[in-house]
Amino acid sequence: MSRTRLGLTLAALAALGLAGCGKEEPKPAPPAAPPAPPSMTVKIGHVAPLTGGIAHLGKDNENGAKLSIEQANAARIKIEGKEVKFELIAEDDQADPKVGTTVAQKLVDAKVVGVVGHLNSGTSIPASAIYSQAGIPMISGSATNPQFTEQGFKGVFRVVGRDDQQGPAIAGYLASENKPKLVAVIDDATAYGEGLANEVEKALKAAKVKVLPREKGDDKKTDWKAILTKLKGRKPDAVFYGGMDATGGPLVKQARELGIKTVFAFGDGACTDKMSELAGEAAEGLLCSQAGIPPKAADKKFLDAYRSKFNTDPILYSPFTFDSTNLLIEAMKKANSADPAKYLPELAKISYKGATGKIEFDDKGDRKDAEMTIFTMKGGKIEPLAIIKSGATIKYEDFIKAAAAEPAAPAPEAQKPQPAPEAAKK
Ligand code: ABU
Repeated sequence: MSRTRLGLTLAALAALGLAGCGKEEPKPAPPAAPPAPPSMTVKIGHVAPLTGGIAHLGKDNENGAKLSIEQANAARIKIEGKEVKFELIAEDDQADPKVGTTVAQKLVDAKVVGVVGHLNSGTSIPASAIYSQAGIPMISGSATNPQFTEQGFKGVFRVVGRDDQQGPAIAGYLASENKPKLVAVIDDATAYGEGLANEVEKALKAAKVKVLPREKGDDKKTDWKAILTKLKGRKPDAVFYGGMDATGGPLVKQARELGIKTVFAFGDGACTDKMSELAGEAAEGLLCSQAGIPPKAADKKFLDAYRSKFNTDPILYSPFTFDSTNLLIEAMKKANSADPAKYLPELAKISYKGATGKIEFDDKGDRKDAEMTIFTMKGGKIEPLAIIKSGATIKYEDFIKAAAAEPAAPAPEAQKPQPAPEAAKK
């Protein structure tokens, strides 16, 4: 083969080879990921004692708020066209009024748009001035002292009843069922304990029951022997204590150890199964009240979700902090805004079917027509006896039958499309 022919053949083969290798066609670019939907974070505060003698009640309240936030995030709620991630900022106020104001300012600085809490009246009342000044709405699921909503603050609400309802309820039940002639009243010198004891004393006196001069402890007192020894000599037919279970448990235990057999009655702070843990057999037969429906009468969907998430039963007011958190979120949805100034008017006029029943607020921010429940301790558990609503006392069983006939609360669901903010304003 001549050199020229060889060269031509190699060139042709090379060209063929290139074509045979198949120069790769450019692949189409993968489809671009859809743009992330616009989102926003909305912070809600929760405050309760998470340390100290009543930390179990603080944790219970916090659990209610946590469950609400978890369900709201799962429902992918949109506000102003943005998907909202709700974030719970939980603080411990140690049931101390001074710490309460410090954490309130901390939450304001953290730019929460609403607060659930505080648990105690003694912390809720001073903290309310701080939130109010900052224009941040607060809803307590447990503070019962009337003064909380008597200060004229527009953004202060509660979803439980007040002690000027609770005092007459427990005093009235005690007076009519146990018919005492002489009652000893003790309190723990807190806004709640002293305030409730005052209401009980007033109601007993109105029912022509004699009341011994007030005995006082404090919210850390666990040695009541000196007071009880003094009272034993006065032979009261009943004893009422305004205070929490952490101090009320030792009180009734020591009373029985001293041979005081009279009936003991308590308000909501000491109306828990913890009384039996602390006092054992001595707690059997006690009477107590809560400023709402019993936890076990809350909506079944709430109870199932609470038990499944926390592996325990609600203790006292977690159904109410669950509702409180949901109310804040519901008002934001209605206003299509997480701006407190915009959603507060919606909150004030809300009508909401919660885990604890229908919730509407009066002009002061109190729950309209709040129930009161009377319990007794039986077999180590507080058992509801009667519900007091709109001035009528109803047997607990009858209340449950009537409630079962009502339609259930709607399940949280993904939100329906909302109007754009501009359209919503028109
Ligand atoms: N109402 C029970 C305990 C909370 C409070 O201090 O009001």
